[in-house]
Parts: sequence; structure tokens; C-alpha cells
Amino acid sequence: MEERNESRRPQFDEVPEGFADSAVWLDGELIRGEDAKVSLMTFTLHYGLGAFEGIRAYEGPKGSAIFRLREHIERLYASSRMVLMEVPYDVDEVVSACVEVLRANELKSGYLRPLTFVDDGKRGLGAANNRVRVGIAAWAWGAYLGEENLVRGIRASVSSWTRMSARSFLPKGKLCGQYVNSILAKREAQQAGYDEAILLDEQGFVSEASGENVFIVKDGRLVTPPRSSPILEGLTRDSIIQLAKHLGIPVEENTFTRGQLYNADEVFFTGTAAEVTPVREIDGRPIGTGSRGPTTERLQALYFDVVRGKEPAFAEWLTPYEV
Ligand code: PPE
Repeated sequence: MEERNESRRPQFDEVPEGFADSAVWLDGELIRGEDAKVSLMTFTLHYGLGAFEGIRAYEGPKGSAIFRLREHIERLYASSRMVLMEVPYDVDEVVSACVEVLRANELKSGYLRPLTFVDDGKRGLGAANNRVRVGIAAWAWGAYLGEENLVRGIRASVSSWTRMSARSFLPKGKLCGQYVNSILAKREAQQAGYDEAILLDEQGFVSEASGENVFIVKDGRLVTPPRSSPILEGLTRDSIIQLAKHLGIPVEENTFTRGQLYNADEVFFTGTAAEVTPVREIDGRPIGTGSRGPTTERLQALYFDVVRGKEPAFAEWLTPYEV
């Protein structure tokens, strides 16, 4: 994790400076952030029907590249389709637009936030044909759960909120309104002095954190909830599964309980924003030695090498670009 230049990454909760002057892509055009105005009666603003993505670009020794860009955009389309929103652009157009936005903002690394949303038009829940719009913003963003916590690990708590059920919602979609569930859990955890919340599903199994997937390490094996659990199928989760296999670490996609979480040798979170963040304590119980474990450290180091283009075996995950 040398030469990461993390000290230059702004804190995650800072409002990016100069956003009004930044370039954003809205419905096919690059415009200034300030000019990207939407109606107060935007359907998505009222009802939460919309989808978004979080994508990171990293700068490495060979230049800048976006991590798993196309797959993120494909997930944006899948999320949108699940709620009958038809995005009026090709995947390729939105993929190119993401590159354009980073270039226009001269960002050698950063976070991209594409959003599909339903415009003002007909009013009421039954409005089914309002225009679907697409916006893409980008800004420099630091470690989601704190730079120092990438090494030290965070403190998490098991939430009193249950992860939304697949009977009522679409946990596989990265849908705007569904994040109320995550925000309730996150705020509860923060109010109690923790960094992050872990949600159980309706059956009492561990599902995921408010904005990350969860892994445990026990006796040298990695375990993460299966795709059939009410989790977002994180691209970082998938990357870590593949990287673990590459390192010869056995991986099991299986349900596990709160007790297994407490008794794990190591716990870590994965997400575009959170990257690979160790969890050092859950509900006042130290996990393993109470600091970043060796398996977490190995996977984290490989992940940071991969996203920075230092690992040729995974070069197909990168979309290089020049600023
Ligand atoms: N689960 C949830 C609920 C989730 O929001 C994310 C990403 C993940 C898992 C991990 O998915 P992936 O990024 O594909 O590995 N959360 C995004 C938004 C965070 C935010 O605060 O906004 C992210 O990491 O960008």
C-alpha cells in the first residue's frame, strides 16, 4: 500500500469543493454542475424510484483507469429495468460519458456517480411514462470509513433494523428509495458511536452492511452470504472472491449468523466506496486480535494493486483513460 497518496484524498464526508463549476453529464450533454437543475416535481425525488452506481477510478504507475466500469453500468441498467425504467441511451454511451466526465474534470482518480431518475410530468404513483433521465457526476473522494481505518479497522454494530426483504423490495437493485433502510441502520450505528451497521435478514442471517458486503475469515476460509441472500451483489465482493481464488484462499458463499460473526478470526467489508475495510470490533467484542487480520491484509493489498493496474492478471477489469 505504498505510494497510495491517500493523504491527498479528501475526507469522504466532505462536500466536494467547486462542485457548481465541475462538469456533469446530464441527458447526453456535458454541462456545469450549477446548471444541472431538476424540477421540484421530479418523480424520483418524491417516490425514490431511481437507480444509481458508485464507481472508482484510480491512478497507478501506468496512468489512470476506471475499475469494472462496464459492469457497473450494466448493473445500473439492470437496476433500472427491474423497476420498469427504460434508460434512453445505450450502455456504451453511458460508459463513454463516464470517461468524459472524469476527463472534463481533470480527475486522475475519483468517484463516479451515475444516476437514472424519472422526470416530472404526470403526477401521482401511476405516472408510468415520464421521461427517464441520466446524470453523471464525479469528484475526488477518500476512504469511505476513514483512511486510517483501512489499516486499523472499524467498529461496527448489528442493527436493530432488518435488511429489506426480497418479498417487499428488490435487494439486487441499487435503487434510490431502498437506501432509506440503509440510512436508518447507518444513523442508528453512528448515534451509538459505531462506524457502520451490519444488518441481519428476515431469517436472522447476516446480510450486509449499510453500504458494503460482509466477509468473515474462519480457519483460513472466507465466507460471505450467498447471492440468494437479500444483498446487493457487489462488484467488489465478486472481485474479492476472484482474488481469493487467485491466492488459493478457499471461499464459501454461505449464510452465517451473528454468533459466527462474533467468533470469526477476521471480518471485513467490501464496496466501491469502502474498498476493503477491516472490522476490528462488533458490538463491543473484539474480532480476532482486534486489529486487521493477515488474510484481510493480503486481499486488501492485492485489491489495491489490481485497481491501480499493478497486477496484469486482472488488467481486463480496467478501463484506462488519459486526463
Ligand atoms: N451493498 C450495498 C447496500 C451497497 O450500497 C454497496 C455499494 C455494496 C453492497 C457494494 O457494492 P460494490 O460497490 O459493487 O462493491 N455502495 C455504494 C454507495 C455508498 C454511498 O454511501 O453512497 C458504493 O460503495 O459506492
